[in-house]
Amino acid sequence: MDTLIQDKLEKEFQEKIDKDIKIEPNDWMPESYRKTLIRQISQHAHSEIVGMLPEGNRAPSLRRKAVLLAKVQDEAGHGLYLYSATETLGVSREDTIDDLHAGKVKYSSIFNYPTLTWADIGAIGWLVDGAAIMNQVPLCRTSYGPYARAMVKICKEESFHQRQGYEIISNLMKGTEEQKAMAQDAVNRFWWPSLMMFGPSDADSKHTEQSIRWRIKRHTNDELRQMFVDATVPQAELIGLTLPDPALAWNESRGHYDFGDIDWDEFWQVVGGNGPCNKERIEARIKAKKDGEWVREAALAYAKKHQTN
Ligand code: FAQ
Repeated sequence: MDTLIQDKLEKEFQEKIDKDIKIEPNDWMPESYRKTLIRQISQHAHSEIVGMLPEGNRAPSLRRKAVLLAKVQDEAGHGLYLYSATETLGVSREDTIDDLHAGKVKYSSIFNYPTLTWADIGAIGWLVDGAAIMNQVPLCRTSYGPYARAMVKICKEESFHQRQGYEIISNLMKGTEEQKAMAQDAVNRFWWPSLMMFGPSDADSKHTEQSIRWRIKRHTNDELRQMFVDATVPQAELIGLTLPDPALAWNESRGHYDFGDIDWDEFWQVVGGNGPCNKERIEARIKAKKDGEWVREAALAYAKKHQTN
C-alpha cells in the first residue's frame, strides 16, 4: 500500500481509538494491532480451557460439586466466546487450538501448578479468579468491539467464581485445625503464582506501552497487580489467613500495600514450558481433542443431514 494512504489510515485509526470508538471486525486496522489481539485473545481463550483442568479435584459434597460444575462450565463458555472473538480477526479456531497443542502459543502460567487438596479449589476461586477479574474488568472497555462485548459477559460470571472460592476458603477457616491448615497451605502455594498472572513487571513488559496506546490494555501489569494486592489483603485478614510474604505491609504515604519481590525466574520457567504441570496440561488437551473427534464428526453429519432435508 502507498505509504501516504497507510499513514492516513493509521492516523484515522488512532483518532478513533482516542475517541473511544470501538474497532469492529470489518474496520481497517494496522496488521500489528490485529496480530496483538489474536495473540492476547487466543492466549486468554486457551487459559480458560486449560484452566478447567486443575479444578478436576474431588468436591466434598453434592452442593459443592454442583457449584463447581457450574463454574467449570462457565469457563468452557468463556473459552468459546473468546475463540469466536479471535475468529473475527481472520484466524480459524482449529489452527489456534493446534498452535496451543504444538506448544507454539502461551496460556496463563497459573494453570501449570498442581491442585493437591480441596482447599486449592477455594484458593483458585478466591485468588486466581480474583486476579482474573482485576485484569478483566478493564478489558470490558478494550478498543476491539467483539473482545469488549465478550468480556462484559465473562466478568459477570467471574465475580460468582471469586465468591464461590472465597466461600470455600472462609468455611474451611471456620472449621477444625486441620481444615484451617489445609486452607493456609493452599494460600501459601497459590499466592505468588497469582501475583505472576498479571505478567512481567512493567520494565520487562514488551507489549504494554503499545497496547495502552491502542487501548487494548487500560492499565499496566504492575498497576493491576497492586490493585489486586490492595483488594485481597483485607479479605485474608478478615478470615484469619496469613499471606506468605513477610514484606507485605501497608504503606501510608503510598496509600497501598508494599509487597516482596516476585521470583521472576520461576515465572519465566513456567511460561517457557517448564512449570510443574505444563506437559500434563497440554497432553490432557491433545487427548481431549482426539477423544472428542467422533462427537464432532457425528454433530457435523447430523447438521448436514438436517440441512439437506
Ligand atoms: N502467563 O508484554 P507482556 C482466568 C507473556 S483467565 C503466560 O506483559 P501482554 C480465568 C505474554 O503473552 C487468565 N504468559 O504481555 C480462569 C508475552 O508473551 P509473547 C488469563 C504470560 O500481553 C480462572 C510476554 O509474556 N487472562 O484466569 C503471562 O501485554 C480460574 C510478555 O508479557 C488473560 O489472558 C502469564 N501470566 O500482557 C479460568 C487476560 N503474562 O506472546 C479457570 C488477557 C505475560 O510476546 C480458573 N491478557 N505473559 O511471547 C492480558 O491481559 C495480557 O495478555 C497479560 C500480559 C496481562 C496477561
